Amino acid sequence: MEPQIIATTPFDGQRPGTSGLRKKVKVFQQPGYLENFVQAIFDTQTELKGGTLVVGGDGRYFNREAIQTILRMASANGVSRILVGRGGIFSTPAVSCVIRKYKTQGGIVLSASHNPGGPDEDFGIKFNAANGGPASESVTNAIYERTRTIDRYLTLDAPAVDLDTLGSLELDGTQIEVLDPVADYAELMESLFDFNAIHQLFNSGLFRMRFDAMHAVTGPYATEILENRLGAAPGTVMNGIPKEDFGGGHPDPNLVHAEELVELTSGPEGLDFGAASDGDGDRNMILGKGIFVTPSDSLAILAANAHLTPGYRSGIRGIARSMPTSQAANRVADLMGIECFETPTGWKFFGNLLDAGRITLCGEESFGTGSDHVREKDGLWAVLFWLNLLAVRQQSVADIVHDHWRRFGRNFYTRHDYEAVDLAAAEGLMDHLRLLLSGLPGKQLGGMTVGYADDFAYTDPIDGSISEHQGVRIGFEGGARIVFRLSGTGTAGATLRVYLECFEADPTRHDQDTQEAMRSLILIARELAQIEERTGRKEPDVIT
Ligand code: G16
Repeated sequence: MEPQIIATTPFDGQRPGTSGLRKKVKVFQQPGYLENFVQAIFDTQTELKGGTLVVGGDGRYFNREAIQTILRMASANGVSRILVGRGGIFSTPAVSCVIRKYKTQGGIVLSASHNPGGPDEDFGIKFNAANGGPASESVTNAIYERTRTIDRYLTLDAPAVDLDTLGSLELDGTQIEVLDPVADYAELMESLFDFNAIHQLFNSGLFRMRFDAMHAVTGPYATEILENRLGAAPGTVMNGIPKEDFGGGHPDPNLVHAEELVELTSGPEGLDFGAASDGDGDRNMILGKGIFVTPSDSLAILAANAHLTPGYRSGIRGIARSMPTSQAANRVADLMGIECFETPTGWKFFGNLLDAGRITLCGEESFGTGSDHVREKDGLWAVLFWLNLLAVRQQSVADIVHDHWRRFGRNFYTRHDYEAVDLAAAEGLMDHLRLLLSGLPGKQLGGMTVGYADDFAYTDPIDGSISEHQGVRIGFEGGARIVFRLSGTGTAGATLRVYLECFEADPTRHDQDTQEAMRSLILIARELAQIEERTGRKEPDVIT
């Protein structure tokens, strides 16, 4: 079959954000919109020609249509072999696992992560490189530049491929293998964690937990691993059947959107452990009875206890955290005598450090934790890591967290989000902050002295690439910090994120309420940035 060459014209705004191109479904449904972006991938990532590509998504609305389009275009562009998850499903970490295991030339992930799904909601696409990780900025810039001049795309006039039957088929000379989306990933998890110990924990009859898959992609993964392989009671996985609209909810594992789970772990009858993952399975939230473990603390605790798991028994080489993530991990790294890197927001910035063997664990405040086992953050991996620790230490989540704070001190941490703010107002607010920066060091604010104030820029220690304007940081003497940045994943207006952190060494003060402990810092942030005057918002929409 001869490939069809279809004439097209560029669309504005196909620049990938923090994690790929995310837009409303209706935008992606415009004729040529998805095709232009996909063709830009093939035009710039030339090693895909004659190579192997992994394709899968989180099952949200438009996933199946998009996959059929991509399969036809991949074949027309000369891709030799495509590995696709059954039903078009792959969690984001599973794509990374499959790219690495089968040494493919890359993968295309279809997801808008934690954003809602449905005909009027969000869709997304991103390219992952041969290391299994999100494409670097130089690659996403090249793809974007190509979308600005694109004038044709290649496709086939072929019927839809059967995605629901495991096995191999052919599409005009391209071999398509429909894989079980769970099997390779589950095998990798078994190699990292002590499944026997976790099995015993579940068998003891003393441990009660729930995993909330939020009607999203981790349902089948969690059911297979937790219930089938580890013997957790049936029903441990809640909301475990993936739905195209995530049941009308917001598949974002945080205190607001996973409120049912929060409820289940609260009070005297609360469950011992609660965990949740997001739309595409790369985020995680960890709850114990009456306690929420912040993602920043979770990274630090996993690092301090990694030697208790089989996969990390020989120790960890280094840690990286995104800039807005609390400095709790630095305290662990300092004590262990290993490096701790501060990178811009976005998992892609961890890739070089992981590939170079400089770090083993990495994490972000935005409910992302991971390691060198894949090149994406990994929700279920974090849950299994915690279960392994609970099984070995035979302590509650709260006891493990309190022990950690006693040893390292506590970094109180919160994030305030102002969503769907007017874009010009949000950009004006950031410009205003940048103008203030040079005058801040040495200044007294709310009884604290500003130590440094800057617009974060990162020089990649491996390839020397520079990423500027990654967020405004204001650091105080004693370790408190305020960070302001605009989200790179929203699809409506702008989302202003204000990240706040302060350090408390005294264990008698570790049980304070977080918002109380940070009250003065919150006020400083609001006043400095003139949030109410500039955005019209008195209070944030989401506090985590
Ligand atoms: C993505 C990125 C993360 C980032 C998060 C929040 O997560 O992969 O690295 O921390 O967005 O980004 P922002 O603050 O710009 O909205 P996900 O889970 O959406 O892919």
